[in-house]
Amino acid sequence: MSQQLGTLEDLPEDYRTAMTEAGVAPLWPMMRNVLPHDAPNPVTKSGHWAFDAVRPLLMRAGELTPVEKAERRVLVLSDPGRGTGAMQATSSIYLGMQLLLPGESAPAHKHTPSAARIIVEGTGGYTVVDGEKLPMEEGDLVLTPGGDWHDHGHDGSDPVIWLDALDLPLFVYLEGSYAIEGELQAQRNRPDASEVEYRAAGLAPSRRLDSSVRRYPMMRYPWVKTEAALRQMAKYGDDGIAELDYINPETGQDVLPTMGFTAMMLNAGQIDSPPLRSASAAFHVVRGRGTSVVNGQTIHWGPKDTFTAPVFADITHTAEEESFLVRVHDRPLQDKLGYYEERAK
Ligand code: GTQ
Repeated sequence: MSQQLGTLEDLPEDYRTAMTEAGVAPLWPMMRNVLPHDAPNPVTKSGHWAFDAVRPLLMRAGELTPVEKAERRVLVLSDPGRGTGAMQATSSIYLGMQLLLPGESAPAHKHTPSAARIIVEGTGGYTVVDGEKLPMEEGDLVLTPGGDWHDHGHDGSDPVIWLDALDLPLFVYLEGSYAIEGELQAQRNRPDASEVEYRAAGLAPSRRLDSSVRRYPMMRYPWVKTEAALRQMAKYGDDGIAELDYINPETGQDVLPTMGFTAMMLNAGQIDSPPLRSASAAFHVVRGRGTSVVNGQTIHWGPKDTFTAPVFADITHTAEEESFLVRVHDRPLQDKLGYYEERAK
């Protein structure tokens, strides 16, 4: 069945020259580059960014580069498979570690890619998204949907650090990535929707037929609630590991169009060996310590570390202590394109 395809060298020199001049090329020597047999052949390699290694570099950026000179003071986590300076951590996911010092603010802008932040360190930071002030506490997930104005501020007294996840690589690939700058936003004088409208899971405001609902009604997912829900699930759930998907409370769908977020809890000694998934993923350790083997590569992770797995990776996590991770993945995109897949291993 699997025919050996012809190569470029099989073809006469004059024909190859003529094709080049005409701006065409034969498919068959290149066919397997773009359509490999049975499974994709990812460029992405698993990466591991220890927070202890990244933090001092980020703090130094705080001394070297004022926020006014950076717009966003971020160190980008580059996929080892693509090398130094790669603006992506996996095929579709960009990751960056952002620092805001006390009293600083990062100016308002909006852009076509969507972003989400997982807060890593510090209190007093906040993001304003379309006028809603979203406080940032460690472990919180804060959304910045594509096209929404956002600026970051800091009322606290110590550095604030968070992990940015954006679907930027997709927008760059589509030649659809750009930003518009604006003025710092006026903030609505009320707590964010997670406190006001969506305080409890399973409850949403009752509405008249003709009332409109915001496309992204809740943009902050406080970690305290996520952790409490995971603990309850771990206590009373089945033997599997406790996992919760972040969802839009009005639709039950993924929180953003292309990126999904899943909170995971592993008890001390617990092993998680998921099926091979067609989605790529980044794991951020909110708390805990453990070892993950990704395609044969062993990663020893600790609190606030981040590591990645390419598509169809063979992954086994082993927690050495009670651990909480947030998995960022591109399953929502793959669901929409109709090819998300899981394979037993
Ligand atoms: O905070 O808006 O890491 O626009 C990269 C691009 C963060 C942000 C990043 C951005 C932002």
